[in-house]
Amino acid sequence: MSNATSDNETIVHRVSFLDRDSVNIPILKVLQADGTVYDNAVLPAIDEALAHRIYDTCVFTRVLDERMLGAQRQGRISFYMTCTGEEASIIGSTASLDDGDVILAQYREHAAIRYRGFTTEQFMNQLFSNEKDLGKGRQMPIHYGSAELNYQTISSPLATQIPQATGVGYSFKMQGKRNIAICYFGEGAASEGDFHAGLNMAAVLKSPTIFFCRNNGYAISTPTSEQFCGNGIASRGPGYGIHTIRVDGNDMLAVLAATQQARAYAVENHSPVLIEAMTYRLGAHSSSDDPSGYRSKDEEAKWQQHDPVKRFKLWMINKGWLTEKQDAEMYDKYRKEILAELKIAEKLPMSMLDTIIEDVYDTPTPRLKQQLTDLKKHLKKYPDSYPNSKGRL
Ligand SMILES: Cc1ncc(C[n+]2csc(CCOP(=O)(O)OP(=O)(O)O)c2C)c(N)n1
Repeated sequence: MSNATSDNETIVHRVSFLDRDSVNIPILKVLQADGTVYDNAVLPAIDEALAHRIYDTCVFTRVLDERMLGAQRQGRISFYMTCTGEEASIIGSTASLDDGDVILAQYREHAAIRYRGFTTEQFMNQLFSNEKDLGKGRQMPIHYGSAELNYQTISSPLATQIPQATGVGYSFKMQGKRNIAICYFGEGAASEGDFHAGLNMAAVLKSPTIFFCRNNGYAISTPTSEQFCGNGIASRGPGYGIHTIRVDGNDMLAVLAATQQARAYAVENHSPVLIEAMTYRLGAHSSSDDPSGYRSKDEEAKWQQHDPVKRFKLWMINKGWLTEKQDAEMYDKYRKEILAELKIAEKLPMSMLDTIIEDVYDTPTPRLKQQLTDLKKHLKKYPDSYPNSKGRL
């Protein structure tokens, strides 16, 4: 049809409007809180090795978040963000991908880059912005990136990664590759214009991209009830003509099942898929936030009951793939490893100041060189404005 409406048009003869609940969106659940699987639930493809890799990433992420939030409170790093409560959404989805698929994340998805192999040392170098940081210390902590691991560097302005992901997916299609892009974002970021641009463009151009929304209930202090009036983010997918699913984001097996099938669909049909994972940000928005000002302890306690890591752990124990003893040893191992790497990374110097003008142009422009000279003069005069700069100018 020329105006691109449905071929199965229903004709009515009295006025009837659609509203928020005209479409009932089911939510996929596989794993129950006690670690048992729902009757009739269809399991994703998962064996013991995959389950261990997933659980290992969960434990690492929990320990990293606990330790580095503590390091921020001690004044050792300037800023931190946790992924606590959202591990199943991030790890279950990343574990469904091919290593060649490109990840474009928002900022709360460090579990994804860890799953791909980002080392503890690399985490520490980024968090301490030292000379071994892959980003040369130019970014705030938590803005990880790795070309080797196909993980695009985080950028702070919300939602910019959404249309970029559409482009990455489209480029895979143009090259005839069987890879996809996956784009993570919060439900808050879905209020940006870039969300509309990215999803509409992906649908029209048929870009093999998974748009993975972590609906964790809040955009900093703004609850979802004050962000939008629609039925979550999933309701928007069919509006763009995008294959869509809503899933329990605290259920590792449901996220895995949904993303495995979403990826297969995206590759086979050269098409985007939207996944809305219903989850909860158990921690504060960032180290600069205090949630007690906008939500109750009761609400937080209710969500603690749905801890995704605990649920998956119980499933592993039920399968005979993990014991409480092994679990405790994993936590212990990562606590020691992270502390040891932290102590090394915090002592390393920052990058030489000259690197600040590298990497944009093949040869830095005369204006950039002049700015660098002026900056050095300024810093020599006011050394306190650039702490730890000894020998780096
Ligand atoms: C364009 C833009 N506007 C505002 C901000 C400030 N900001 C940072 S995070 C955030 C909330 C985002 O919420 P959501 O997308 O739901 O992700 P969550 O933090 O809950 O994981 C805001 C408003 C920003 N970084 N960029």
